[in-house]
Amino acid sequence: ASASLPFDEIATTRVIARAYFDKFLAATECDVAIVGGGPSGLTAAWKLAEAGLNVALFERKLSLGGGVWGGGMTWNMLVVQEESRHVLDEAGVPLTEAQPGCFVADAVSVASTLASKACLAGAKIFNCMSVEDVMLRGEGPRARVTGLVINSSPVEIAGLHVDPVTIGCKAVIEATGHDMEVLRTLVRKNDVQLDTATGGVVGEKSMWAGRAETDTVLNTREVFPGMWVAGMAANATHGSYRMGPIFGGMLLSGEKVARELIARLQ
Ligand code: 48F
Repeated sequence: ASASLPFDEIATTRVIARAYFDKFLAATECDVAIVGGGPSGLTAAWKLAEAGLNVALFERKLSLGGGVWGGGMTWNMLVVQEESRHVLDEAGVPLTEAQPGCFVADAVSVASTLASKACLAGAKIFNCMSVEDVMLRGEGPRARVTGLVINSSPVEIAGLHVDPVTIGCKAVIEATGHDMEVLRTLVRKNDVQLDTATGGVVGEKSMWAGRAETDTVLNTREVFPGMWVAGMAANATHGSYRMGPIFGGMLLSGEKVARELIARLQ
């Protein structure tokens, strides 16, 4: 007998729409909203969701993983140090010790596994969604980020004049990488002081991996009430260096921001 898998197209539409909007509605008042699905954002989403918090992650592109996929210059391998390997061990990513204390992993394995861990832990992930602004409440020293302003990425790419929608959260993690778009928007549009050396966005320095990896973790923190920076955005915010295809700092940054927000919110 030949296999038959009949299904109704219109039922499919309804099933997808209901499931999507159930997920979306559950994210409209979440605990933590993460901008960017690179290694730091995904690690944070995984750890926060695992702790039982209501987490939403918005990623502009179709695929999660950010700068992981291409390894170094499209050689799709990346390295992590002894101090950070536990994150990939726990996720189940195979690692090889290439030289003492230096572990190499397949970038495809890292990107797909971190995305899977975040999703399976219960983070609500919205790919193809761009964050264009934040929601602020209170003035002067009472001002605080209380949500995100989001739009569909195809709307953004086509340059269509379509208004965004807003979701509320107790904390935002800015994990958009080198450009730290959302934090820059906060500073550009509002008369606000960040908790940085200059009171503003300091900007990224050139390559110095040895400093950058350690700094990424130190720089991961709340820089404005309700707004945390993680990953490369943390270094760029505080004026530290870039580090190329060494990813330990990104993983530890995601782990740190999750740990601190769990302590704050639970
Ligand atoms: O750049 P990205 O991978 O950030 P990360 O977690 O990791 C940095 C490393 O990949 C690498 C490095 C390692 O040593 O230096 O660069 O700090 O991922 C950032 C993600 O944010 C998305 C972007 O598409 C990418 O996947 N993104 C950026 N701006 C927005 C955004 C936005 N406005 N809305 C939604 N997603």
